[in-house]
Amino acid sequence: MDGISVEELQLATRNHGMPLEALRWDLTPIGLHYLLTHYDIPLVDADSWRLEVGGLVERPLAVTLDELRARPTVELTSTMECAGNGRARLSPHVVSQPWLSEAVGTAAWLGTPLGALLDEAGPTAGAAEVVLSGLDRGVEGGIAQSFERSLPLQETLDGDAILAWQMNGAPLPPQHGFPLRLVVPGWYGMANVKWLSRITVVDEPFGGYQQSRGYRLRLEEDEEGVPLTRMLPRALIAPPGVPEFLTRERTLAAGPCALEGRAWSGHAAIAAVEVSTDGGATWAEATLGEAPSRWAWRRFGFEWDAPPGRYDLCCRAGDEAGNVQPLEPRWNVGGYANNAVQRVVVNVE
Ligand SMILES: Nc1nc2c(c(=O)[nH]1)N[C@H]1C(S)=C(S)[C@@H](COP(=O)(O)O)O[C@H]1N2
Ligand SMILES: [Mo]
Repeated sequence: MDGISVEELQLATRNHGMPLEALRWDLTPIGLHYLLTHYDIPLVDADSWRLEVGGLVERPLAVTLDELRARPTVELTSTMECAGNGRARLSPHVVSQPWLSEAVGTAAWLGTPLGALLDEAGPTAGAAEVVLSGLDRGVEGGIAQSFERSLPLQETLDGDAILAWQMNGAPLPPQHGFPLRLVVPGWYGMANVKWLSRITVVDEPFGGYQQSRGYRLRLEEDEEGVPLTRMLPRALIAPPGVPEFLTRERTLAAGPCALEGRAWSGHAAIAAVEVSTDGGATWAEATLGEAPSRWAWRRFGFEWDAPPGRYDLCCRAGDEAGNVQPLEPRWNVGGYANNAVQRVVVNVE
């Protein structure tokens, strides 16, 4: 792997990952959930804050937090992963937030369905997409902007997306989007707009930076590319034994070792998880446990009778849509969607 710059380190210290030992929890404790914020975390006054719904709608709305809380509520347990997860393992080096494999977390979000609020506003004929705008502003690719993303209208009406004001039973913390964020289960993180302030229904594809330049799979800079949408499958093992401080290599005693981890896919349910103790040369099926919800990661376990030696532990997931994790990374300009199998070096003594 090539070296990372001080600027990338600056991003990495602002946007921390989920320590992989937190894979042992069904719900990621709030402070252990990964974070990705492009600009600054805004300070929002909840009393004067309003969510505006406008654009191509019959009835534009401006709703307070209390009005949202008075609407029908749903709890949605959802696994969220940054589209850049795995980027730092790509070669040639892609300059951006240098994630290894830890840009993931699962939370129980409480909020109100996005579709019902949009129904109330009443999209007019020709409505095609819904643009979600956050309060945070910055400059990216030389363009001053608010963080904004769109979703197809059909996804917002038929899908399970919610406008959330609670995370794991607590008010949404500032770093995760206080007072309100979108949660679109199954989609990569970038669609889950934080510090939501405006929802605009439009009749043509949204051309904002995060839609037309960022978050697209491209093999060359000047290619139009394909937008990222749903999460590809990934399985991660909670590293067994104890770590060496710097290298994070694991040490454990020979004998029975209960390996465990979590697997998810935004396309379909997890169909199988396999584990390899020889760097991917041979594979054995893991036992699948329960998922906390259809949109959350699924637990897996593997009983390993570990003989003394040095091992390269791997795991890979496949989903019911036929997607399987590749052994090697697939490079692209933005360094997105690298779901190549995880490798954990273990010394058994
Ligand atoms: N307003 C706003 N929403 C945002 C972002 C942002 O920078 N600003 N980052 C997005 C990205 S890229 C990801 S991966 C997720 C991360 O959500 P989290 O920080 O709550 O884990 O938020 C998304 N929503
Ligand atoms: Mo992200």
